[in-house]
Amino acid sequence: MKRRDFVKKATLSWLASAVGAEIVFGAKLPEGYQPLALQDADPFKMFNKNKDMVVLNDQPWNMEAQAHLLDDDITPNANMFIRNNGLVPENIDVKNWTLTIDGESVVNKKTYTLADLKSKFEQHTYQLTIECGGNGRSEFNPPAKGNQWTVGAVHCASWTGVRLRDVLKDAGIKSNAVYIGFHAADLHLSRDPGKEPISRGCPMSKALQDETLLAFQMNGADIPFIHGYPLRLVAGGWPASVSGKWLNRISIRNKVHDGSKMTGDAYRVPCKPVAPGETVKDEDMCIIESMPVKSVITYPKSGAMIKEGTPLDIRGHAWAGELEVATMEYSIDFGSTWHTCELKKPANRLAWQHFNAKVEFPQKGYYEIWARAIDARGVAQPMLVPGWNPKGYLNNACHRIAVKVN
Ligand SMILES: Nc1nc2c(c(=O)[nH]1)N[C@H]1C(S)=C(S)[C@@H](COP(=O)(O)O)O[C@H]1N2
Ligand SMILES: [Mo]
Repeated sequence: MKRRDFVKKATLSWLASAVGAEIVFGAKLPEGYQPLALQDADPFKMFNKNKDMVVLNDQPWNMEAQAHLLDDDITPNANMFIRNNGLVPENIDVKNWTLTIDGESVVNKKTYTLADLKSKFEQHTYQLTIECGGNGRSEFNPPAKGNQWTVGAVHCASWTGVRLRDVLKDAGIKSNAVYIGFHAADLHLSRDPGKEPISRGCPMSKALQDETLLAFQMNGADIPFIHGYPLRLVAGGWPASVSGKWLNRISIRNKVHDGSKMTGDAYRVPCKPVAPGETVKDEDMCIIESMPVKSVITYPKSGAMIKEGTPLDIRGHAWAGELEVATMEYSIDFGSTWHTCELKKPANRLAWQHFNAKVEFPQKGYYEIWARAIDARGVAQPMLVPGWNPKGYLNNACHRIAVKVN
């Protein structure tokens, strides 16, 4: 007799939680069959997202904001982009959730419950700019494969947790430690439990910073499921891929972490500039560390109509990886002349900075407002797309909006 494939227990409990009720004859569900209740799953409802968010992929879920959705000083969940490399964890058992610190360079391998983390270590809150390394990818030519992010794969939320440093020190860091690598509960797209969708990390110097947190809260509440509930690593200013969601293990490594998406083209760029489309040798690729200087105009929305004679108040945010933004400028003549914006100090290191300016237009007609930030070392955003690279990372070109004066 031909054996039918039935869904596994874990999948069943996940399906039950997703449809919001026990699936009474669940044991008879054929493998791979999606209950009707989930066939037209609405990601906006599922993840509490603003209806203006743009879905780039549904397997896995990837969704980006539009510039005007990023207007808040602190990004609310509704407007935060979602980037997944694999399938979201199927059953999260918060009561039994643990974080293990292990690796070649740990003194004592240790496992902590969430309660341990919350009670044993001091808690801190920071606003952190977290931008996907591939934000802006859609502008590269020749095009790069991957989610075609425009400008919306960045957010600055307020994260609360304990310092990674305090927990690593509690377990003990050997003197030969060079890197940390994270491991998480999401599943590889193949569903092969032996494969990790993503397991990245950072050098010890970044891991030990004050602002690098093991976070359990975002914007004053439990972290939303899709953003890493119940525990997430947050490393502001670095490619968001370092900020592991659904975190259950951190390895202290005696070498550069070699987990999934640490090698090849993933989150690496040519160490030296290359011609567009060029093939780059593996040894000439470097891991992305601090993100480059960048900004976004969040008001008005591109396409705004303005009455002649009324100055326009523009605003937005600027950030510069590990650095502060020193100056913020705008141009209405395609970059020929630049005017200074008012720029605020960051709420804390690694938080984005808010800018605003009053823009006057000489006459009726079509204009573009271009915005550029300049970091503390004097490096400015390029006006157009910077150095091509195989996977289309690090596009920090000036953000531009169109306005019409009538
Ligand atoms: N466990 C896990 N962590 C992850 C990812 C993932 O797929 N799995 N994606 C990374 C990438 S590439 C990005 S850009 C950010 C996205 O974070 P967000 O979905 O909260 O915006 O999470 C990072 N952390
Ligand atoms: Mo990313």
